[in-house]
Amino acid sequence: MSAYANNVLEMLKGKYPWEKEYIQSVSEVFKSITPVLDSNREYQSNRILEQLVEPDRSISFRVPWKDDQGRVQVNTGHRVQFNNVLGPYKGGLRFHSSVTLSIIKCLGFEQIFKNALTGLRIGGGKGGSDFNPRGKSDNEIMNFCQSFMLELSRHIGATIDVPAGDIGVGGREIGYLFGMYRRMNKSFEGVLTGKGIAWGGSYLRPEATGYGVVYFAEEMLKNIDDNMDGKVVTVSGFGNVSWGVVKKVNELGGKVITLSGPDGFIHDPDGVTGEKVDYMLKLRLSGNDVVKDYADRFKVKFYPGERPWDIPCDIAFPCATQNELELDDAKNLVKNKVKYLVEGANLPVTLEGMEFLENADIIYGPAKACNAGGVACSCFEMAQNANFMNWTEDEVDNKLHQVMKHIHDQCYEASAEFNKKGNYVFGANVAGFRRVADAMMDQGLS
Ligand code: NDP
Ligand code: 2IT
Repeated sequence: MSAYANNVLEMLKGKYPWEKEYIQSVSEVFKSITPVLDSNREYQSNRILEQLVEPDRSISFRVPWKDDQGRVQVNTGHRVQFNNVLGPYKGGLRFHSSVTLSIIKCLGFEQIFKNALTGLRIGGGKGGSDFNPRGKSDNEIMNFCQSFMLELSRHIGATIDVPAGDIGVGGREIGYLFGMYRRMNKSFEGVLTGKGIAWGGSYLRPEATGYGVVYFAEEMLKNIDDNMDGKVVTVSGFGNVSWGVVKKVNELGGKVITLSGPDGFIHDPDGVTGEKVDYMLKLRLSGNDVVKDYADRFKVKFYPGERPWDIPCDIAFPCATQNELELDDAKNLVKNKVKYLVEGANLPVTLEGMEFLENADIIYGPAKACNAGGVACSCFEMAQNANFMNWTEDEVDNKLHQVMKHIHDQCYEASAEFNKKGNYVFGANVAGFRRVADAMMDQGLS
């Protein structure tokens, strides 16, 4: 790491020592960008890194709501508006018991570079709450969403900050949030993405993250004259992103043999196909969050408390959550001769795991490049809303394909420029950083 980046990182560790996840995401980017900092000293003289690591603003707020027994419950909400030099703040909302400000800052920092890689006009932000949707009724989820929006609505707007879904936030939650915003502001505007198709949503937004992950994988494979046909694939998670990945891998002739949840993983050697794919949606909406149900229903093996990274495969797609693939998991994958690792979840691999994989003989696609299809499609939704129009499914799919190819090519070219051909982790960080940092310099101290 360059001395400049290291100094900024040490400053950050001293200032926010408790924000472990946030510091992890900054370290990951800073490790890559040394050659860029060395090639252009203006980044340092303009103190670009110091400016980048401090969000434009972070908002934390109380969210009181009533459960079905009439008891008062209190959660904490956050929205971190990180950087808007490229466009309105844009990024998802996460509802999960593990949410802290550090996790939201970590995801928000990633989002800046991910959004920059899309080439579209979107800045970086992220939000969420420690509200746990597991086991909650629809009514409780609505009560919570309405109370959350009561405060959030003061800070967002169609050209200011446009939240969307993430873990625990899908079409149902976006509906409740949007309804409350519309009522409070008397305004029907594209202030959230991931909306229902009948009220301003875009075709393919639910599928877009997973499809985009597979389109990126396809480009990586194509680059070395390979393709998806016949590939054995392991997937973790069972939510929105995993579902999109499974659908697209099946379409391209691959076979997905695992899914996972917080309770363990299932191994389905015949492949997750047909009604099993639809069942994933039911599981996600059941609020149960246990993939054991899948094993019971389809009579496949369930491994309680374990992760799927010991199962031999050609391609691994971690699509559940951060730090779900540790050094030992990475070693197991390599021992079993995995050829590609493509990240669907944000920061799914620990720093130690990443370092090992970067030096192993595999092709590794990082989240900020691979899973950008979701936010790209969100930006398409904003464009459609601004014009009061709907594009067709084919139009959206073609544009998604183009964006993913564009991201792939940028990462590959940046890796080649610095003699690290095919190192997509490096290429993504460098290409994303340069787009943001150059726009910051163009716009001066602001
Ligand atoms: P979903 O809520 O649809 O699904 C995620 C599911 O994974 C949750 O139900 C969660 O269960 C489960 N899960 C949590 N921890 C683990 C674990 N350790 N092992 C296995 N499963 C676990 O979320 P998404 O599919 O939307 O998000 C998945 C990942 O993809 C996240 O990292 C997210 O940030 C990322 N992502 C999402 C995008 C989107 O558009 N939705 C876009 C880009 C990235 P439980 O709640 O019980 O823990
Ligand atoms: O991590 C992500 O990119 C998302 N959760 C999607 C963000 C968005 O605004 O669509």
